[in-house]
Amino acid sequence: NLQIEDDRTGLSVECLKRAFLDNLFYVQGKFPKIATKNDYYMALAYTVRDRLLQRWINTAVIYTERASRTVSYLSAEFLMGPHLGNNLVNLGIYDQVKQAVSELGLDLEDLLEQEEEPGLGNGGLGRLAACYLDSMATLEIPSLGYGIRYEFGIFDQDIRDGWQVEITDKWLHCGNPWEIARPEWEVYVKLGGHTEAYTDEHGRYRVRWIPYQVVKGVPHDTPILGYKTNTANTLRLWTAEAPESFDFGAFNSGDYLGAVQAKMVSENLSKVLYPNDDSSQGKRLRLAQQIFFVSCSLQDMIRIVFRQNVPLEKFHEKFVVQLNDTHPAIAVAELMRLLIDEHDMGWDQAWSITQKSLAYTNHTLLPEALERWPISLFRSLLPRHLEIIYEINYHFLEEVKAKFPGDSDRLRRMSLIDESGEKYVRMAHLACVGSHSINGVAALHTKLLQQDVLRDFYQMYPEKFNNKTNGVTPRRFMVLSNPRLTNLISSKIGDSWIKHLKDLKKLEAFVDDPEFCHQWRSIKSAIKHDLVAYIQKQNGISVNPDSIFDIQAKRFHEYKRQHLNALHIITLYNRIKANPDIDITPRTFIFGGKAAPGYYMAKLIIKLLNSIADVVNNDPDVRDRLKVVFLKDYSVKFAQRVYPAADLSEQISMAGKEASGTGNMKFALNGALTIGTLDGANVEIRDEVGAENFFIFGLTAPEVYALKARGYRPLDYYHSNRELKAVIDRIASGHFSHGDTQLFKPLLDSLLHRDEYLLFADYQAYIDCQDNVSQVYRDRDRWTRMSILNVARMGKFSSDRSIRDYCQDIWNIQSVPIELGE
Ligand code: 26M
Repeated sequence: NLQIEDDRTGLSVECLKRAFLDNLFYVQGKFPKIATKNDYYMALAYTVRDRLLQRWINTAVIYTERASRTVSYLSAEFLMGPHLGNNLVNLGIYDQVKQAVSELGLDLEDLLEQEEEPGLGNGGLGRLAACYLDSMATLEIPSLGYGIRYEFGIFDQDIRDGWQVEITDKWLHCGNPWEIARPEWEVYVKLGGHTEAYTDEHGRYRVRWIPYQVVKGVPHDTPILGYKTNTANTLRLWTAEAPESFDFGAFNSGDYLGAVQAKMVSENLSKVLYPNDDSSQGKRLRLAQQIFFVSCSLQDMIRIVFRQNVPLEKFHEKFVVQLNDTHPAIAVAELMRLLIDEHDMGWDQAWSITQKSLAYTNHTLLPEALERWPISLFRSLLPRHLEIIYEINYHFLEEVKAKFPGDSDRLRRMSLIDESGEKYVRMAHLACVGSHSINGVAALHTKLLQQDVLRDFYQMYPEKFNNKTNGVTPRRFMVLSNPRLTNLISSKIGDSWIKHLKDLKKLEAFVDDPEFCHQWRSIKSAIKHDLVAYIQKQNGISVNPDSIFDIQAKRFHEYKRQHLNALHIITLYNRIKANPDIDITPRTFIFGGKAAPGYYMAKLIIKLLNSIADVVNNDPDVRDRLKVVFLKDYSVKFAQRVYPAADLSEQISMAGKEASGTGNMKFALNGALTIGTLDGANVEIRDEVGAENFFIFGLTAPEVYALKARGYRPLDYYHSNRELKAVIDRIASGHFSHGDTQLFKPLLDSLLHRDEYLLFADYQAYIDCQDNVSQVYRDRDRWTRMSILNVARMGKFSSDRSIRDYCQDIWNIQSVPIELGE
């Protein structure tokens, strides 16, 4: 029946209209007169989903037939952002759908706004996983993303009286049209209890694990479509349920409430995303989440291996498993356990398969973020895994002894178990030992891992180490979020750059074309006007669209130094107060980002920014030359609105702390200039775009270490720098806190007496650099030229390039093109 087929797959405007109305009727059970905006959104989402399904099934059929080698990307976070717009872009039907809905009297932008984004991640690490899924599908690489389907994602942020308030994120409350539950592929995960040794029928020593609890994992699949390919890969997220087959009655001797409680405990596992991005707190539930999704995913891979008639001994030929930080590092012990205890394999073969399958990416240089689990907690939840880890450690330390005889200090440092005080399992060490590849996410970061954080492991296994500089997807962060710039660029150089970002280089030919520069500038201006309207509506603040849009959007953390930015704002404010007629280039300071709910200092910095905003925005002396805007509830959806409007991107972390950064790339790709330290990927961005098109300042990583080594004294800077002292005194005086001199005291004390992230040491360099920014901005032609050259030279930072590098150097995997047969 051709008519029905066409309604599900056709891409013409007529067909899309028909399908849309059909879905409104048969899926939402509504007709136009009574449909809500959400009904329309859902009808459109289902219309798009139908078109994805055809590609998804074709892809699955071909991967199964060919038993294609597959990347398993294991990540506790996937920060996908809204699906609808991205799927329209990747399907290549954005314009057709826009027309179709408009002919039905609807506005596509309006419908896109309806989508509640799945905020299943904290920040950079989760968003990177999402960009990588997009690139793997676009490059036609067979891949599966594995993670947790949190019922509550990252909290929504409200600002009350200047303070951050957290609200639960109920992203599923209207249903999720992008996923399909696959209860037929449920798996079981054991927790707690104890182990028993026994001798099997061949007389071999074996271990049996008697768990205290068993949790059921149910996969929920979301199709991940590549850009203008037929490849649709899968994001498979697990929800935890209590197994109904489990005999609660017998277990709890008629304790009904206890049984219900046990059910609730099971469901807890996928209830909520931990909102930290910087500290490992040793929480039992967090470890349970990790083993839960890792075990589900590995069991799922083993099921696929068997279904495709691949012998288990060839697991590593079928799958390569990339560990996104240490959150899934328990995979080392779990894969060993599955192979040995559940599939009767011997230790040596299991170990060889494990090492060949796993690869580890590190994302942090903060010592407090390196995950460690107290042994007692670990044993009570994962008794069998602890035994396996002890055995891995035994073999590993023998290896270390052989390579470095007589170096007992090294053994102590490298052991999988930290025995310096309370005993801990060191997850980064486990990941290093159990993987064949260890990579950092920017050149500087990888170098610092080798020299510092993982130095002993680098000396032990130099061949395992490699760098994979992060990248971002130009589909979401240009084509979807910045259609105006996309169209201008494509009108000049064609649209090959969307898949081959290096082609942006061709823009350099137009940098001296006045007409092109003019268009470039008017587009940036138009986008800024849109953001002005948004800010007016959201915050009730009137912003000058001709001012420098100076934006810092990222998680709040002291090492990222949003408060250094604050010191600059107050410096300018003080200059105006001292000399109201001073000639200052107008600026709008825009902030977005969340603080971990338990991170007091980060929350105080948010309060400080909002307090500065209240004073600066309302002081008549300022005469609208400065505005400070805190945009609440920063998210992927919101990021897409912000990057295109930026003139200046703030990437001002203390050198040696930001592993890479990816916001830096998204801003630059949208024509913002960067003010930044030589940290993370900033170093490589500056190398690419040219030092003359980049505002660099501050201490380098080696200078930071040297300064700390010789004894850093922030008070010296305070006393010797007049402007800095005036800024600190202004805050201390209560000027931004209605005379309350106590409010910001903890922040000021921390700066004056410790200043762990060297704000004072970098203050003058930062101010000088900002003064230069203001100067350069006045030469609008020069600024535009720099902006164009930034975009033209950002080709390296596509996540397609990152994924190609992973494929070549770590995964040894080729693309598998998909034909759209019936
Ligand atoms: C750990 C334990 C308990 C709960 C949560 C965590 C945790 C969650 C996320 C710790 C760290 C998390 O993320 C770290 C992160 O986002 N790192 C960033 O990774 C980006 C992608 O590589 C880099 O660009 C950033 O520089 C880096 O900060």
